[in-house]
Amino acid sequence: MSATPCYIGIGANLGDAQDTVRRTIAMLGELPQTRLAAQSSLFSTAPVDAGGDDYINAVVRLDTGLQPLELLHALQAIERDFGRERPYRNAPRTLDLDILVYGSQVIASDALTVPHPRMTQRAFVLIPLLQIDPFITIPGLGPAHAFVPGVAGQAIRKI
Ligand code: A4P
Ligand code: MG
Repeated sequence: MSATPCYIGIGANLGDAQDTVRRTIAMLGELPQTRLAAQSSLFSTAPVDAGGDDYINAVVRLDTGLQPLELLHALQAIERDFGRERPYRNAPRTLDLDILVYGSQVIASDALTVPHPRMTQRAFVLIPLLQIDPFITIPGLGPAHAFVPGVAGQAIRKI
């Protein structure tokens, strides 16, 4: 199996969000052709461009043989398992799973934009990502750590 390293952003702010994130990480490690290679701490974060309670966020690295769209569909199935509803954009959510980075690929299709277009503007992505891979380069954008000063004002606390 040729596995591609990819990074998944996990966010939840409804119900028992910590429990949701922990169970999600376990489920990600059980996807077909996939190994859970690294996981960040859980972080409590203030909502960005959204209302509601604080979020629980984490990032994992998966080494996967799934193709990008196969991976997206697998993530959406897990979101559905947690009963996510989408009444409006950035509504509070039981669970949100984003493909942040997929190997060295740059993808711009209707279904998928990778690297995730907003990841460099968000402490809740950058800080857990850098915790598991301090030297990661975001394809097409450069070293992730270079974006940290730009998110310094966003509240994030390791749990
Ligand atoms: N899609 C395109 N690219 C991707 C990708 N790289 N990964 C498409 C996953 N999905 C991708 O997603 C809508 C569509 O995006 C999908 O059907 C897929 O084909 P969605 O999750 O239903 O839509 P959304 O909620 O409107 O957008 P998104 O991108 O999840 O929202 P954001 O921008 O990620 O913001 N504050 C804190 N503190 N913590 C958070 O986790 N999350 C958000 C969500 C806002 N504020 C937050 C947090
Ligand atoms: Mg999403």
